[in-house]
Amino acid sequence: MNIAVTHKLAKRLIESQSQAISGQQLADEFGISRTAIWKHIKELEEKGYTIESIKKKGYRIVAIPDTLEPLGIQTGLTTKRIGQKIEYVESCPSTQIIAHQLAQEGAPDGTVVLTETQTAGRGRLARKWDSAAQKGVWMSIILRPDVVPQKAPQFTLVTAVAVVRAIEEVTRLQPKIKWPNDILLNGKKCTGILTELQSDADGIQALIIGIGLNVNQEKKDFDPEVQEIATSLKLESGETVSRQKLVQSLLYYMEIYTQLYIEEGFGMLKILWESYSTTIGQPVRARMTNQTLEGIAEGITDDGVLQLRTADGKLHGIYSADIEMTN
Ligand code: BTX
Repeated sequence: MNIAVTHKLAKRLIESQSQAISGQQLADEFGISRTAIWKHIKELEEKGYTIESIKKKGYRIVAIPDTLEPLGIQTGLTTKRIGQKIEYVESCPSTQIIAHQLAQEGAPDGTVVLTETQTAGRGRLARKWDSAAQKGVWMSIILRPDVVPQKAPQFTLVTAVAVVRAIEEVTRLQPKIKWPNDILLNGKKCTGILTELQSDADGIQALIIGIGLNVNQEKKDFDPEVQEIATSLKLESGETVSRQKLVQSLLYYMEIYTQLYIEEGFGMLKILWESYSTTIGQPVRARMTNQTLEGIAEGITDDGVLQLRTADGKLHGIYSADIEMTN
């Protein structure tokens, strides 16, 4: 079975929406027999598509399964770079591990790794990331930007803006960003971003951007230790959200914002980022590995460094920390 043909057939049927297309017409268009078309239809049904077969009229797609398989994601994907190559596995320890491996083997810029569940999903500082099966988007994106390694943290900020825009587009929710990498809904975390780097003396070889987005979890689907701090789009909106649409939208915004960043720098994106931030202008506590500072978060620099003014009037540049609001 040629999966590329199955893919094209799904796309053709989705695009014609309510209009049924006859087996003969499809056979002519694809240059294969009607029996071959029928086999591809069966393949789609096995993948969870609901296809109506109307006598004398032909085939019509009624429902698409909300999996993260490339077939569903790439049908309707509007990007040119990001997501043209998708590596999908039903389950894995962590999409970051697969993406690192693929990057080392030379995977192209824009390669995406997707899974339905992770058994060892990770956050920063080797913390655990809870990744319930079929309920979220657990994804890593390989980018190969021609920038110096010092610029890597800014990709976390750019990704945060892309995540917020995608959530806004697909739901009616209005997420906020907590510096540097948390996306919040009503003060609870719905998304985490983990940016990792492969570099050598020549600069960045690959950026591996991990995104964990809680989509359709109920409270009971979260590990007990995160139930009080985590939330999902479904918990906040009261509606089941299409993970496929979310990934398509997220890849679209990742493509345009990373391009904008590479071509024009952080300026425009900084304005967008600040408009979504809960941190700026607020009294905060910044916990770093070697010290903790309290003060007012005054802003971020063009390099994405948090500017924290302590009570003694000193301005500190914070590169990486866990932030708590203190008001
Ligand atoms: P982080 O270090 O900022 O956040 C990790 C902390 O968030 C945990 O210690 C826990 O308190 C909390 N947490 C764990 N799971 C969840 C969850 N599902 N929802 C809300 N809060 C949670 C954030 O790190 C970066 C996370 C990136 C995850 C993606 S998923 C795809 C890719 N593969 C992988 O292994 N990691 C990334």
